[in-house]
Amino acid sequence: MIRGKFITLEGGEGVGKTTNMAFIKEYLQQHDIAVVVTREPGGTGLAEKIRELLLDNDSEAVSEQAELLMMFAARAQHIKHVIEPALTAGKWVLCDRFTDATYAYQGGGRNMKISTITWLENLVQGALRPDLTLLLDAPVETGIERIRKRGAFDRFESEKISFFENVRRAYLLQAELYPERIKLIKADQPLPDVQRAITDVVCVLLGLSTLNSSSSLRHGRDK
Ligand code: T5A
Repeated sequence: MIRGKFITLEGGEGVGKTTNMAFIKEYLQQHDIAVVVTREPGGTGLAEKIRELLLDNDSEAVSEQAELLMMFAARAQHIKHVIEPALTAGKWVLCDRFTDATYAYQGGGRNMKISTITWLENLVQGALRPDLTLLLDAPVETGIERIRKRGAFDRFESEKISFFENVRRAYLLQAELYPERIKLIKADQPLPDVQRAITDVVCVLLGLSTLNSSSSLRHGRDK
């Protein structure tokens, strides 16, 4: 059995991850690929309960250490019960956020030590890393404006703009560090253009065709 591919979608609040998950899933299925769609934090019963605790805006103040450990506790469950079994069975896994989000939010946003995150990453994931990460990037105000229309903010969405600027910077740094894995997609453009850029990248992973010449895709080092 050939191991499946692991694709993650990343980016700040409201950049369009959830919207584009459905698009990518359909695109892969059109190419006869069995896809498991999932998200973090979450993806299993226990991990979804941890997600609720993490996003709850009315809870007691959550310490930074507790937040970081809960992210990795949820991830450990998710990997053991969903991600690894699917990949081993030859299915592709399409995941809305993964450990790059921890580097961005807990590392960039909360200013937690990168070495601590890396230590936990190695402990919880072993050698598991995504094969491809699509980083949807847009100015912070664009994403916030999009989610504002949705109503009440969760605990993360209620953070200050400076927090999200730090998150965005940390994501862009991840893209610079891992240009082979992380592909930057300009997300502040009309959805069809975003999806064309995504298709270009996924095509390469599928070995289907060359990049679209009008692509709005920017690789990590091209910023
Ligand atoms: N977190 C997570 C951490 O702190 N550490 C971690 O390790 C992990 C894994 C999870 C929270 O947890 C934090 C980060 C998060 O704050 P979440 O629900 O996964 O929360 O993440 P959110 O970013 O909050 O998800 P959102 O649903 O808010 O944003 P999406 O999924 O990026 O955006 P989406 O697709 O829902 O789109 C938002 C709106 O914009 C429109 C859509 O139609 C929708 O209305 N839209 C566009 N409009 C115009 N042009 C486009 N190109 C558009 N694309 C989408």
